[in-house]
Amino acid sequence: KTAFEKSIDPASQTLLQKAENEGIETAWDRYEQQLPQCSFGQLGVCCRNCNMGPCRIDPFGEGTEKGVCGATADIIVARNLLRMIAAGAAAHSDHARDAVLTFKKMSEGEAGSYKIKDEAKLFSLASEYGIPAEGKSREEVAVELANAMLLEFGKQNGPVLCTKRAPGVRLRLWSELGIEPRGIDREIVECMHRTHIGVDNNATHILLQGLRTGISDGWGGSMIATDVQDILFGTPEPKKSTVNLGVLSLEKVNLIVHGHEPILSEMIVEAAENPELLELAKEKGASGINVVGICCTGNETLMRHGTPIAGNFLQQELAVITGAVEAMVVDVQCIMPSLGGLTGCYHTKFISTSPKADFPGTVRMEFHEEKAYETAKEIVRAAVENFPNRNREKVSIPEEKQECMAGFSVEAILNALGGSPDPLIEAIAGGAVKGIGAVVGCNNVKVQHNYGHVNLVKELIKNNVLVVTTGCNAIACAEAGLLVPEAAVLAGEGLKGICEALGIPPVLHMGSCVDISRILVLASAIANRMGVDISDLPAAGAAPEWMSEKAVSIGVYVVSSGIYTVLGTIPPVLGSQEVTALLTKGLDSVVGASFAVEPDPFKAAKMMLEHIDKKRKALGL
Ligand code: BF8
Repeated sequence: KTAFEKSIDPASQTLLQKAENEGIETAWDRYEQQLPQCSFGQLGVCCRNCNMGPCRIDPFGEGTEKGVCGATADIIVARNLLRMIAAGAAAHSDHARDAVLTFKKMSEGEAGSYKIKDEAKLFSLASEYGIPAEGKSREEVAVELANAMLLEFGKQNGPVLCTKRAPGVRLRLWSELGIEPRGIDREIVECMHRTHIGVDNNATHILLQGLRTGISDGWGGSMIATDVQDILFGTPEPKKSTVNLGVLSLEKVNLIVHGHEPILSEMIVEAAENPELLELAKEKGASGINVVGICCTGNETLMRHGTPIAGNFLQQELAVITGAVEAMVVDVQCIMPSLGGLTGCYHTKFISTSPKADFPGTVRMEFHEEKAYETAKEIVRAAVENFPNRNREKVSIPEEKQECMAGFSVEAILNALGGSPDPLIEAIAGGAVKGIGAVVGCNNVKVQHNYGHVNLVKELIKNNVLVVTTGCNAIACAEAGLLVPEAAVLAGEGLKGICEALGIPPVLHMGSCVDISRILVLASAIANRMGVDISDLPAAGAAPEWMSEKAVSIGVYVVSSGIYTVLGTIPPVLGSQEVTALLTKGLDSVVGASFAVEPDPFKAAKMMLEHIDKKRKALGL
């Protein structure tokens, strides 16, 4: 494939060309080397859950129909899917746990680098968790809240507390179905138990546990991560910034924060303003220190500080290939191990910071809350000291950088609407806004980079669907210029009018992937105000280029919450007719929503629009 076929983004195309000229391998090359990919794996019919296997089922019914233990394709596919959901839910929830532990240490005075930034949110959450605040210092309230949040992970009997933010009808439905999540960790552990040889061997029964685990992520782990991060780092408000690889600087020290946990990146952003380090940067011949983000940690710092973003998932290697990055600083999730070898081809220092995650070729600078700011300073210092090693002949920074507006927390959206969702509901009822599209998720080399994201979102806004976005979709939309108020010209007349009146973009950046919890809260606020269930709303979701296990868990909780969701890449389930039928049809009669798969973003948009129309009709709109 040519650079143009690999990505729709001109900055990425330039660097893909540079990679080719320099003989540097990227994810796209490794994908081509993998082709043809294993069709048993693609269909989900390979089982490695015990050592009598590996077993695989012939999907055409001509060869083996059962694994050694007797498991059929339906059982194997369902079990594999459940393990994907468990891994995704674990990733989000373990991130949340660490954020709460930092919050707890801060409250107990053991992590002095962190402060309470949103006191109002602290007290409103304390009241939600049933913690009386009278006569207590805010630190005392914070310790009690942290302990209560930690209990959500290990408790044995549900429901997970934040599920009560969902409309009452939805809660009752979950309870009747027996999929109300108990403790967050409990659901994940039970997935692993059920998929051990000889435990749960009924595809439908297995999938119900998948729904329960997904809900424990969206309304549990992810929601707790968002809440606690807002207390610690501030609830986002709209702010402007810039995105794409052109945010890297020729004159400044470039430090990229990549991964997911703002616990690290917040400190790096602060340390990069340290006068002593700025002076050092000057001594080393740089005009300053340029901190930029990649992936969701980039979204976190963009949302709260307006820190520029260099790119989304498939741009992580390209950023290094500019030859202008002094340090690639990573924590957890979505970090390619290829960065080790790649940074070795340039002067870039690859710094891993999480006690949980190491990669080949890194300098380890483990990050602990107790001395967070000191470690962050050391990391920034390492980047600054590396500046003189930059090889000017190898440097090529694309020109492209695009303005964007981010920071649309639920609080910020309600603020923009004058304090309640009513104006939005009126706009929906009046038809100016047809509905809401939640478009999220990763990049995937199987899709031309950003093609699915940008085209799907453009189609939706053109048809008056207000889009809310997070994760790598948000970055793709930002790069395509959709996250500025001026993008209203690309929207249909009704949506355009609303955006112009409020001064907002037609695509609202709500944060990182754990912040999809914000979308759930917004959907609940609208549904509650309208007196309906989430599944009645004229809303639809999509993940046009998804690839990670986290995305599987997200898809599951979004559908379980009642939102029809279109996937742009095919999940490994087609080897089982039963599982495929359940996901694409059966779920509708269970949770009032289902999945669809459509790789063509124009067709996917059409499907979402038809769904929104159907829901409008049912509401009498
Ligand atoms: O959590 S969208 S590639 S960066 S998994 Fe990863 Fe996917 Fe990007 Fe954020 Ni989400």
